[in-house]
This record gives sequence, C-alpha cells and structure tokens, in this order.
Amino acid sequence: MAILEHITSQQAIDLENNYGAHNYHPLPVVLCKGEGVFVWDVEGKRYYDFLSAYSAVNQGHCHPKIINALVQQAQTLTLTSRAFYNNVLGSYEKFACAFFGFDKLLPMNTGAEAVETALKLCRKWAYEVKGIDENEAEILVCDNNFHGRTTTIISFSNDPVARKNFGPFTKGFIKIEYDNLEDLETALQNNPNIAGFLVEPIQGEAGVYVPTEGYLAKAKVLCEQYNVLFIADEVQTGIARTGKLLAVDHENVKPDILVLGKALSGGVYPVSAVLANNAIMNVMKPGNHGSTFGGNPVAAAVGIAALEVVRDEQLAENAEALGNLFRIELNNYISTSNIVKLTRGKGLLNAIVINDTETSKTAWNICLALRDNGLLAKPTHGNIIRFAPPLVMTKAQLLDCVQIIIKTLKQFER
Ligand code: IF1
Repeated sequence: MAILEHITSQQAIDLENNYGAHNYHPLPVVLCKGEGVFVWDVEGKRYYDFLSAYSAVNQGHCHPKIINALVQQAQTLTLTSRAFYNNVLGSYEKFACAFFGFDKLLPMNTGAEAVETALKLCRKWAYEVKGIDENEAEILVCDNNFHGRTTTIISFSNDPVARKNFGPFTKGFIKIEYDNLEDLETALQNNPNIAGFLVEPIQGEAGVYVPTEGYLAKAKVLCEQYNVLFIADEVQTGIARTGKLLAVDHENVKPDILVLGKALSGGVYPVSAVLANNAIMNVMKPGNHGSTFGGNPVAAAVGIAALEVVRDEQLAENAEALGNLFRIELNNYISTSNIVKLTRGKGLLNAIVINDTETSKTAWNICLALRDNGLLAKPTHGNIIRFAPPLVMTKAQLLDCVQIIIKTLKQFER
C-alpha cells in the first residue's frame, strides 16, 4: 500500500489501534497538514492548534525558514556520528551558547535524554568538583514533576500510571514540595550529599502550576548557599513559550544547568540540549556520554534556524502580549460562568480548570466540542485543559480563538 494513498480518519484510527502500541489515548482527529497556527484533518477541516505538539511547535507548523534549513541540510549531509566532526555542529553550539548565555552545550535528541544528561552531569560534578563520596549524591526533585519517561526519570515521578510495574527504580532522588522554599531549605540543611535541584519553572504536566513570584529566584539563592546545582528543565517552558526566552528569565535566574528540547527544533525534528558553564560541563570527558544522533548536522542546522525565528519574529514578546490578552478575556468570561473554576499560566502556556471532578468526562467532552468548533486542545488530569497555541499567532487570530473557546464552554454550562 502506498503510504500517501488517501485514507479516512476512521481508517487511520483503526490502523493505529490495530498495529500501534496503546500507550496513548489521542483525541479522535487525524491530521495530515500544518501551517503556522493551523492544522488540517484528512477530511480537509481546518483547526487552530492549541497544543502545539506540547509546545514543540512554538514557531508554528512547517515554518518555511526551519523547513528550508532541514531540507538543505538533509540533501547535503545528515549524519556522521560524533566519531567525526561535522561542519555545522560547532556553529550551532556557538550560536546557542551565545543565545542562552552559557559556555558549552551538550547536544541530545529528546527531552528525556537531555534530562538524563543533566542528571549524569550533576552527579559527576558532585563527585569530582563538590567532593561528595562516590554513589552518595542525591538530587532534589519536586512532587508532581514531569521530566520524561526513562526508567531513571520515572523513578522520581509520583504518577502511578507512569510508574506502576516499571520498577526497580533508580536511587538517589529526594522529593520535596513544589513552590515551597521551607521544604527546599530543610532538605538542603539536613543533607551534605545534595548535588542538585531539578525543577520545572512552571509545572506543565501537573496542570500548568505557576509557582509563587520569587520562588525560583530564592530557590536559586538557596542552592548557591549550599553549593547545589540549580537545574532548570525548560523543555516545555523554554524558547519563548511563557513570554520570555526562558521561564527563569521572569525572575532573572541563571540556572547552573539548562535543559532544552521540543521547540529547539520548532517541532520539525528531535533536538534537545544541555547547557552549562565550563566549571560544570568540563567534567564530561570522551566516552562518558553521548548519542548516535545527538548533534547531527540536520539537528544543528534546524536548531540554528529555530532559534533565529524566535529572535527575528519576537516570539517571546508576542507570547507575553497575547498571553495577557488571553487570560483577561477568559477571566472575564469565567466571572460570569460556572463551568470553569479558574485560569492560570504565563505567556501562551495556560490552562483552565473545569468545574467538575478529576474523574469526570467533562474536560474530554469539552475538547471534543472544541474540535468540532475548529480548535484542538487536550485535557490533563481529568479536569484541566491546557491551551498552548503556536507563538506566531496574531492578535486577531487569538481573539477568534477566544470566541471559539467561550462559545464551546457555554454549551456546557449548567
Ligand atoms: C508525551 C506533558 C507536555 C517535559 C518536561 C521533559 C520532557 C517533557 C518539562 C520530556 C515532555 C511531554 C511529553 C508528551 C507529553 C508532554 C507534556 F503533558 F506530559 F506534560 F509537554 F505538556 N521535561 N513533555 O514536559 O521530553 O522526552 O518527550 O521529548 O507525549 O509524553 P520528551
């Protein structure tokens, strides 16, 4: 069968159901095309994308500049492995280091790999620089974190669905409460073996929890006081999504280790990275860590283009402005409605909490109705709906989307 043969939505869904592992529960819509803030299904219906592939497509679908970089590089050289040098990686590393203000970059592919890399880097630094006894290092993480799906990362998740029957787990992690400085300080005070603190500047998967203003800055100061590395997982919050280049920029925090993924490629290709200064990154020596595809020429070319688009199109500024507008408009509606409890978020990473139980089907049904009304979003934790459109959206488009969302929510008022 030619894979380009036209198939209906139902046929595509049946194929995935029959031949794909059932490790997802997708909204029933089958997409075949994307451009900017829009995606189209195989029947030709157009939707506003309010998920942006979980914030990977910040630059909009199929951004011509990024696609051009991809195609040009793909026609020239795709992969050398790191056994040899390639002529794009160094330029990309230099560009990204200057962009984010770090000495060095370690290239990987997926977000989870980059988080793993950061954890390994932190441990190695702890033994070789901080002087913690071998195998004694511990890394602080937050309750309800989401950092990916590897065995080590799920070792410190508290989502039972992500963990159950995947043990035994990796040791060396201590959970503390998110957005709780006392908890952080107590953990640091009582344990000289703490090497790092891994944190999402906004907890995405947990339901877009924005910490109290000042939390990240004060947490960073505490980490400095105890010679503990502050590791920011900006895989979801980074690259203009929250209205600044990085979410930590809202509090002028400079992480010791920065973890990036998703939008580092504009969603066209898996590109992730860990950035740090020499005092930390230089503990990595040949053979310590790596990946066949990490830092390949296509990834490097795509990475440069993706960051240039963020800069040239001022996506952070747009996210900031449209995010404020979005929350004002939705809050206006919410004050008159009983279906939504609240809205929260920063920039264009937002969520609404539906006024129903976590086990209710209401949020899912609202997402189906949003789909029917031409806008795609996905519920999380039962009663939360995340809204994260591409950052290339215009004000007129955003207001159009607000109308769709409010019209849809009104269908569910009791
Ligand atoms: C899925 C959520 C988003 C992340 C942070 C690392 C990773 C992620 C802060 C790993 C990934 C994803 C993966 C996606 C769902 C998703 C997600 F709902 F789980 F929270 F974005 F909103 N750090 N987040 O958010 O990156 O290895 O996936 O490249 O389908 O599981 P990855």
